[in-house]
Amino acid sequence: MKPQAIIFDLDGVVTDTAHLHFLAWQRIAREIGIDIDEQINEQLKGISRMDSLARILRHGGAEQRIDQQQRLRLAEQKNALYVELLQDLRPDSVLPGIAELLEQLHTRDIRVGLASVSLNAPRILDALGLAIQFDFCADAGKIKRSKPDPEIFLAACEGLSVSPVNCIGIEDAQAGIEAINASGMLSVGIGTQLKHADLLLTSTKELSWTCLHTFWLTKHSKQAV
Ligand code: B16
Ligand code: MG
Repeated sequence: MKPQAIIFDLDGVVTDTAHLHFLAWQRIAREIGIDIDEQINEQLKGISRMDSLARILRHGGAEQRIDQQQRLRLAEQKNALYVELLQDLRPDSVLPGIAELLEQLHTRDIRVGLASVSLNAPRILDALGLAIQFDFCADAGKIKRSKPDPEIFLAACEGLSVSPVNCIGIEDAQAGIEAINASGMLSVGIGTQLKHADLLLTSTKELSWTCLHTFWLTKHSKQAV
């Protein structure tokens, strides 16, 4: 008895791009007179580019004065900065334990999916040298609703031809845990502050096939009782 697929979030699980998003947003926000800190950045994890901008504008009380055309321009500028920062990504930017886990999953014929709302996900996986390790990456460009909506996780399951009840999702953001739970998959949270994860680990270092398989068996033996 084992899961058929493991579906990964990207930012914060496979690599740590959250700080790069923060640096780019901080510069854009400053240009329109808004200060953001790491606490605001925390709320942007797993949230799409346009929704992140809307949150930043709300935080700065600037929702009324920035119209849709300006928003699109700001989002474009933020992405240009972010893409520039991504140029420093290398295979050693993969978070600890992830490359080993991917190998272990392949050896056991467990399918591997990606559920990132980042439109830059394919380029990030390429830079990390991991593109070949993923059997299916959900297309963020086709997603209508950001996490916490389960849409991106359900798209990953569909692309892998697996049912969500046969999968585990791994996330570092609260919105992502809610998305996994709403999809019907079991959720693994990476972090210390996350609520409602079926299994909470403090770091990706703790991830391994043994850890995920034991968790799966525990959950399914409890359901059988
Ligand atoms: P982009 P994930 C998310 O990635 C990030 O956590 C979030 O901060 C970002 O706004 C979003 O991708 C969109 O990224 O601007 O590159 O399209 O956590 O879903 O892997
Ligand atoms: Mg994330």
